[in-house]
Amino acid sequence: QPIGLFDSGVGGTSIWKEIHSLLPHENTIYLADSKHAPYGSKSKENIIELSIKNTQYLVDRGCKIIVVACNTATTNAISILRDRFSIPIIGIEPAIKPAALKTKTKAIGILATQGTLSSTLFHQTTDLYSDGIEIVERVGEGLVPLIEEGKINSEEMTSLLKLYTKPMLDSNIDYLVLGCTHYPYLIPQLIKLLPTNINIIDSGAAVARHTKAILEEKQLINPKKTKGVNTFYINTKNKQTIATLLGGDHDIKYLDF
Ligand code: DGN
Repeated sequence: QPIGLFDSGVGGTSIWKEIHSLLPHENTIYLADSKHAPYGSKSKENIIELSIKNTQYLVDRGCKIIVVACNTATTNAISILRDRFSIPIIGIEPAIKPAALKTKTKAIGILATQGTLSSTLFHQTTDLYSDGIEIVERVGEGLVPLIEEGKINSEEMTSLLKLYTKPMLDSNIDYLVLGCTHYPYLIPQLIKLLPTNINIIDSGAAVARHTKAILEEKQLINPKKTKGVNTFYINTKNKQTIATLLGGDHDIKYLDF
């Protein structure tokens, strides 16, 4: 039985990579709902509806566990998915806690979608860790569409990143939390733009470790020691971006979904 992952697009492949490197023997199915990207600017109801549809698809394909490889879907829909589906559902949330515990300048930046930053779950987490710490939030408006189009190294991207990190630099942050699974692909760009004292963190590796722990706990680990079979589905005709982000040779299929 495969591990099922979905995202509102190609960004969740950053999570797939973490999971695949930790659990190379597992079969995986990745669903890129690029047609409806970005979820970040949609209503909560709409995000819930799309998340249920994606999860149902993966459950119908026999998945034993679902990884919601999208902060926006997690922060808006995870409790509903867990109520509705009986298999384990793993989500991803911005790594506010580690950043808040480690910051020395007592200021951290967070870049995420509007949908994540305005969610109740995000507010509950920040309230827990914001004591004495300035949290500079910025909506990464426009970043996801550029990544979906494969324009990671474009001038447009550079100017947006400069714009969004400016208030963070003004507040002297020493941690930048990437709260969207598309954004790890921007790390090389961000390293060039930001002073070297700023640590950039995301939750991908933690989600992979958590997924492994749950599979072990539920005795769902694939006992076979052969390489897993990995299938990627995308519902737009543009396969190029996902292929480039994944690198190597992968089975990417178009899905009318
Ligand atoms: N990758 C999604 C996330 O982690 O929030 C966001 C994509 C989007 O639709 N904006």
